[in-house]
Amino acid sequence: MSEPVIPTRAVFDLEGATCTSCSIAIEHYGNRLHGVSEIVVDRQTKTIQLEYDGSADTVDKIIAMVQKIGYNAVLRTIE
Ligand SMILES: [Cu+2]
Repeated sequence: MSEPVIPTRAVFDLEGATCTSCSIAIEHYGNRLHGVSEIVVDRQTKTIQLEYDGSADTVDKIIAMVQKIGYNAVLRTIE
């Protein structure tokens, strides 16, 4: 049996990325990261809504991916 995965939601504040192409790039690369089940950029609230496997490693990978594209993601809450 594989390890049970408890779906977890996290919200990040997104700094600097407000246009459509930024949002699409973040969603595109985010969806390719292991452990991510859903990633949505909300440009109205300047946040990233993430559903993932609850691993701190996945959170780090999201932050690193956003920085690589040229923006900043700051973890706000984990539910
Ligand atoms: Cu942009």
